[in-house]
Amino acid sequence: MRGTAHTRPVAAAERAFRERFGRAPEGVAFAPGRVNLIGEHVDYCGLPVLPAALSHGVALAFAARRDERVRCRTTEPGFEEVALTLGDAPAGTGFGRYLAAAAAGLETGGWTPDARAGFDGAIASDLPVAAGLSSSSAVVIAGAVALLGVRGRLTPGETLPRAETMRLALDLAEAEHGVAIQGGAMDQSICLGAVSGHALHITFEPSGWNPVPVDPSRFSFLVAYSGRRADKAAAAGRIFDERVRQTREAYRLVREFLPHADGYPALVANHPAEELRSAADRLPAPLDGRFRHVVTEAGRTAAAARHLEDGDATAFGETLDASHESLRRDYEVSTPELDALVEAARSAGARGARLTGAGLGGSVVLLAPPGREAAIRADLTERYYLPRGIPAPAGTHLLDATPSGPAALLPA
Ligand code: NG1
Repeated sequence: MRGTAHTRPVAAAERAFRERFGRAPEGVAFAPGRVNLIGEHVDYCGLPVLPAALSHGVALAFAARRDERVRCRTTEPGFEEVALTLGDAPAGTGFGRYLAAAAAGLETGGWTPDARAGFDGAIASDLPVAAGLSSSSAVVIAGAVALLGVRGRLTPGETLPRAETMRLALDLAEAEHGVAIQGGAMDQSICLGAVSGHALHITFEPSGWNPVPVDPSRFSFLVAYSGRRADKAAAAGRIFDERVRQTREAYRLVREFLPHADGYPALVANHPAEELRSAADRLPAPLDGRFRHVVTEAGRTAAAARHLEDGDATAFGETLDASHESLRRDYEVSTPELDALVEAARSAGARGARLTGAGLGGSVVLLAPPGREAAIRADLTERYYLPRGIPAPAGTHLLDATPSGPAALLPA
């Protein structure tokens, strides 16, 4: 667990803890960021997604407190230290609200009924913030793992049984809704349920996590950050929540003329693609595009999971391209930077590329032919980063996206 993957943020969090509190931490919670390979803006419709965990993530070094308080600093520039009393309603816009959400999720799910201890903590991360790589959910989950640790519910190296982990992911997703955007449970599910070397085909109705092996001789994924933040506490968050409402409204209207059981999953299962496309055509703009994206993305996600299993990188790449086009044209969550980056990735020889995460800023995932990664990185630096004044994108803007393992409690 203390391999190369998390070494940097873990060491930085431990150092920051010692500097701030003058003693050694008792443990470190690590929560990975994620790249969503495909299945974008569909989790909140209950439809399947196909993300993988990154080796980059958030480390939280901690020591138990006897009271119900949390004091936590972060090495991330521009963020103040937070102090909060657990049990108080999560508030404010600082990262303290994510730690409060973690405590609220544990409370609602009855995870530590007899223990209420808080912690002193220090966070360090090697994930770019607001880059569509789920840094906020990683803070929530690192906070929850730290609380499970100080309350004796989890010991270092121990993992919860799969069924319990799934329930924890849903409890934390619900709690994060209280302090952030109205997304689905993709981020919390992959962060807790990731399997190294695999993408996770996640279904929500019914709840299921199916690991799909990623054959490194055929599939090599890179993440490229556009340099423009997707700030969910500002405009991007408002647009995100508007999309959630629009998918619900579109569903309500479609329901008037298409008979089916409840919800998007049943709608997609019970009606052929052609029928769903004509249903989209009957909706007023912009609901027609929103609906079209959701139902076609459901088809692409199912196809992509099969292509991954079959080792068909060419077909997988084509679904990435089609997904981006749908997010750009029908869902309107791309930006000129993301479009330029996708275009540059394809010109550099990627088999396919698309925005990943919520869009509205953030990052692109691209599928590189194995062995071509260095050339693609160099090409993107030349075509995209240098003209924008970013001379050394490696590590901060260009990340290797080899599928990694789940959140964990590590010994200090
Ligand atoms: P990011 O990109 O991390 O903000 C958000 C939602 C996901 C999902 C994607 C779009 C949260 C915590 N995250 O992710 O659930 O809806 O957008 O596919 O709500």
